[in-house]
Amino acid sequence: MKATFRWFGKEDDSVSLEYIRQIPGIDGIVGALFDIPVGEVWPESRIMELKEEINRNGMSLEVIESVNIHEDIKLGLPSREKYIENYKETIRNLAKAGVKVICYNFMPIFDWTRSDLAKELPDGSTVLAYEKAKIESIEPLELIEQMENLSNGYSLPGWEPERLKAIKQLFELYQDVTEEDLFDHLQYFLEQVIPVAEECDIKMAIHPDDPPWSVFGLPRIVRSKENLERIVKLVNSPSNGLTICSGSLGANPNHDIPDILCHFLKMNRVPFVHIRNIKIADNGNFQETSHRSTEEGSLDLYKIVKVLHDHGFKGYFRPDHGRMIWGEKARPGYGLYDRALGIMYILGIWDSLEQNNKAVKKGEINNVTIN
Ligand code: CS2
Ligand code: MN
Repeated sequence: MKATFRWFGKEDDSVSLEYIRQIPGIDGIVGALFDIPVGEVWPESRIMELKEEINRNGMSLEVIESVNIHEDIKLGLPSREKYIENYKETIRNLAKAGVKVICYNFMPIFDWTRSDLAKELPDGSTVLAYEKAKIESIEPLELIEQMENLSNGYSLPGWEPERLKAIKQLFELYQDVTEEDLFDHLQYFLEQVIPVAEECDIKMAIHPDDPPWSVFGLPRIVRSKENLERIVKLVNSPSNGLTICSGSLGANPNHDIPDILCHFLKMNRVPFVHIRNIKIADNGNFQETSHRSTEEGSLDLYKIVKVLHDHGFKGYFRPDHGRMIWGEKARPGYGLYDRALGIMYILGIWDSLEQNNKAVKKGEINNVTIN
């Protein structure tokens, strides 16, 4: 599998490509053009510029996160036609630069939602956290203001100001949109873009809703194994794929992440995996943690990586959000240090599984891995 790292571009990231390339085992950057307003075509020249900059630093640009979906597409408005055409054009332009995977999400209005961007853990590190009661009692506009104040001056991915400005009007437009409508609108979009993705040898990879339940009364559909199954079948093509994000799906304690991952890997629908850990409380609250599987985290990353290894996973993974540690000042969730530790932990598990398999093949040891 290929190790990648999300990067927000030299204007808007505290982490440099020169530093990212020093992470052992790194293959590529997960990039995007964050200044292009949602719905507009990404110009080929800008994509090439980004690619060349990354290539100069010895890494590849084969994964994009995200090409965001215009709200008119999610709402199923007649104006969606124009935005779908633009999306197809962007897919074609990305393919010309050698991009293989496009991660996107289909969450109405908000991308990921948290009540705190810097919750302090006992060791002094800080993490993103979700307090159910707080989210249920706060007005969306107030939350946006709080998020802006807590973001260390960085723009937050998925919280583009130009889109959120129109928030009141957007909420009105979504008032009568049901989950079934959202499935229909996703199907309409996929039926048009997947053939283009196929032609371009690109895999579309929808990201699960974060958290995987309705927030602020808005419909959300990318939130369970059953729904993911329905989504991959909306258009039956390997280009209609999933980003399995352990931390997003894992916030619901009923979700068995290794099982979900295994299921969709078998169907060949997982081009991209986000790996991170979270600690879930009984009351629906959760907070992010280091990647390591300990009593501090609720997810078993060993099992997740083992499922990937057992399937001979050739796709891309990235560590997802990390803690803020060692005094780093960065975009919440996206500092260098803890995400680099995350990659090393994941590759450490992978490498030991590799060594184990080799030794078993040579007859040096019996298979002793825990299943
Ligand atoms: C992140 C998302 O919440 C998460 O886990 O990975 O912000 C993700 O980047 C987007 O939803 C993808 O469109
Ligand atoms: Mn994710």
